[in-house]
Amino acid sequence: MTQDELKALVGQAALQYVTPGDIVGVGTGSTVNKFIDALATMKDQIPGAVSSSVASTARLKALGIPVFEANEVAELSVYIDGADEIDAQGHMIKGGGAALTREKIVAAQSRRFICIADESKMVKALGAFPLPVEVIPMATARLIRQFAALGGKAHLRLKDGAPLVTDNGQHILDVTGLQITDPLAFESEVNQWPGVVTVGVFAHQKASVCLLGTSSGVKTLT
Ligand code: ABF
Repeated sequence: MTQDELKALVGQAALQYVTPGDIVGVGTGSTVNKFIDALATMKDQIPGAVSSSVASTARLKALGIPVFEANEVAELSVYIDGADEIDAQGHMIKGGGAALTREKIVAAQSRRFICIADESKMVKALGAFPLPVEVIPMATARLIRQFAALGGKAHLRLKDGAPLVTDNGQHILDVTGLQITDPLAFESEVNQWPGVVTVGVFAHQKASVCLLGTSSGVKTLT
């Protein structure tokens, strides 16, 4: 099966975690887009969704799924989202789609995080994928030096030749060369660096369930 077919497989499989009558937390990315398309087949059974990005909001609305603001909903039963990397404990690297801040916000207000990913995302240890970090622009130079002190090389993410601007109006650093052996400790440490908005390590908000698309079907990892 192609990677796109594997994404569709897990996008469809995630429907089983949607409770009729509940608002659904929805992530961002191409795998989540497959989930959104599948969710549309049961849109009359749910009030709507809380979205993690402008892109997902647009796709949800285009398919007739109402979108609620995060502040309108106390708690969500489930959050469905992809990942750039996921380990056996459910720790993830996320943010390749530049939506990591709102993704972490919606994940934090959800009882369960269902990660949907094709098998290429499963890793033994996080860090091969360049770590996305959303930052306040005025702190960029200092943060690049701080990551260098950890052996990381941070690059400002560009789009059309200029710094990419996130949905929140900030910038993204992508950091290569890190050995993230303790995701929880690493996330706690980097979170407190002045100028960091969100670090793309999801360990405090790790996945409760991972639906992994493989050529022999969907593996459910808990
Ligand atoms: C999103 O899912 C991002 O955090 C992550 O980068 C992306 C993975 O994208 P895709 O499903 O397109 O591989 O949550």
